[in-house]
Amino acid sequence: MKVTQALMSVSDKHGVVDFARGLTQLGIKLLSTGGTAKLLRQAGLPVTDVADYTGFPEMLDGRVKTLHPKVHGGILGRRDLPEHLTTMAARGIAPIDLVVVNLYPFQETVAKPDVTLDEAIENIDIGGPAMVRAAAKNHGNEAGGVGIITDPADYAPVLAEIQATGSIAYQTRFALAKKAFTHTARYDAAIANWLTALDDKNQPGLFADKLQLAFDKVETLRYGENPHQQAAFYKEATPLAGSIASYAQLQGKELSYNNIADADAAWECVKAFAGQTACVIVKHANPCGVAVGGSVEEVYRKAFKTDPTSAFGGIIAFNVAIDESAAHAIASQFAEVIIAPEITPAARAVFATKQNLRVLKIPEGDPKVVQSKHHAGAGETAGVIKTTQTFDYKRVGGGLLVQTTDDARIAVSDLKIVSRRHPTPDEMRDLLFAWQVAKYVKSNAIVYCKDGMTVGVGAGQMSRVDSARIAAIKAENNGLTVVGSVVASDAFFPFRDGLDVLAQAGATAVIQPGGSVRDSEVIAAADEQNIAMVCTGMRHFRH
Ligand code: 93A
Repeated sequence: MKVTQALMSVSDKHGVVDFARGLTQLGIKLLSTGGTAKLLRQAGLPVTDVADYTGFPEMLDGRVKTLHPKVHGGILGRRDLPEHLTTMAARGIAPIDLVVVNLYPFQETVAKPDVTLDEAIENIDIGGPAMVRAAAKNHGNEAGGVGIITDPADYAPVLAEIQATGSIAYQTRFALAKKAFTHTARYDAAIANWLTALDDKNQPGLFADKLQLAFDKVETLRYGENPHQQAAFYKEATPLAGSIASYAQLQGKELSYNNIADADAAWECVKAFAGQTACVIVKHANPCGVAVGGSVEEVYRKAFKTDPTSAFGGIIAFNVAIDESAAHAIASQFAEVIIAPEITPAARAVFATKQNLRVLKIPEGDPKVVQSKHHAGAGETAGVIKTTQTFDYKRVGGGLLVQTTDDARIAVSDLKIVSRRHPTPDEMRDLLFAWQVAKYVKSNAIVYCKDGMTVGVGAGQMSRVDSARIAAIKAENNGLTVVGSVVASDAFFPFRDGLDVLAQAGATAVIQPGGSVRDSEVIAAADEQNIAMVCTGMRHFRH
């Protein structure tokens, strides 16, 4: 079915003139609303105002522009039903075969810091979504239907298709319709989120302009955390650059639910070591080996050495390109997933010999970092912190917990040395490394490190003392020694017992947030045992 008439009504006017020109050159008639029509006319294109077409002027400050049977009849009439076509003809309603609409900028408006309720309400589009949904509903079938474009990125491919065939194929119309319903769903979700989060003085609620609660399906997964659970992977409308959602799988078996969760944990952790070559091996959402420094192969070997038993079937992430020698080292062990920003052709050839091995490439992102006020919690120092201002969502029975992601970083200048003995430069370097790792270990986290390598990781225990013991036992089991190592604790020591375990194991320096009511008891214990102690003023629980 030939495209004969298009209706264009856009707030974001990027690219619309070129698109309209292309349609005009194909003899397609254009209908348009006030601002859009004016722009097209200025560009010398023939266009009919919707107001002239309906015989009704735009009215009520533009609130009613396109809400008219001649518009909606032209969009909604079924092309495959003779009765519909007869009715349309009898009423002088010409079919509208292509609808090009994007909506009043509600999301952009409410993102402004000084937005008022009135301004927000005025930016709720009514006629636009009505046309978008009407056109999407009537995307039709093989016999014909309406094309709906809500994204300027679709102008060029759709124009090319009409140029080639005179029409828009059913498959294209169906794909555009799905995209259109997603567009209006997100739009309405943004309105509902923002309005329902207003406080009793009608002031905007925390996060209400930022939550992305409508997701795009990436894929159905074979099963969930366990084989009897069904699962799928969805991504945000605009995932943060360089996040797991932007992975490209170069080879290997299908990713599983647990693979994606662990890949995310490994990738987020390895990204924390920008500026140094780093490798992170994750098992069951916890790092079981992390190392920095040296060649890619060396850093992998170091990370693996922490806990070879756990690393079996692990998820391995690098923050630099994997080269051939590293690939050989990795391929000699059993790994589930490999992740890196780049994999050299020679390394790819090595991995290609292991068909099941999943290899993911994630483009390095440049997440926009914003500065925000850090409100001091218990034992924390207030100040300005840098974060990406994205959100963590955690499902709880019947609800959702929302928080900003824990991407705050401490600077060396934020550290306070609280012990009598100051850490040596080597200890300080390892303390900072251990602190970065601890942030990615489930609480209670205790991480022993030496020479840019984890030597014992205690994760997910209900007591910090047990984490301290387990980490030392694991090191011993793996033939490593924690004597002379440094330790990070993700939260403060409530009593001196945890510190005593570390000292008895042979650690020489400790980094921890501080802020316990018994800090003086803990610091005294450190001094007694000649331990250098550094406080960060910031906690990194991870549950
Ligand atoms: O005010 S509306 O809710 N009422 C309408 O009837 C209507 N028709 C189109 N908003 C309406 N639109 C919107 O106007 C479109 O969704 C588009 O965002 C905008 C384009 O207006 P103009 O062409 O005047 O710049």
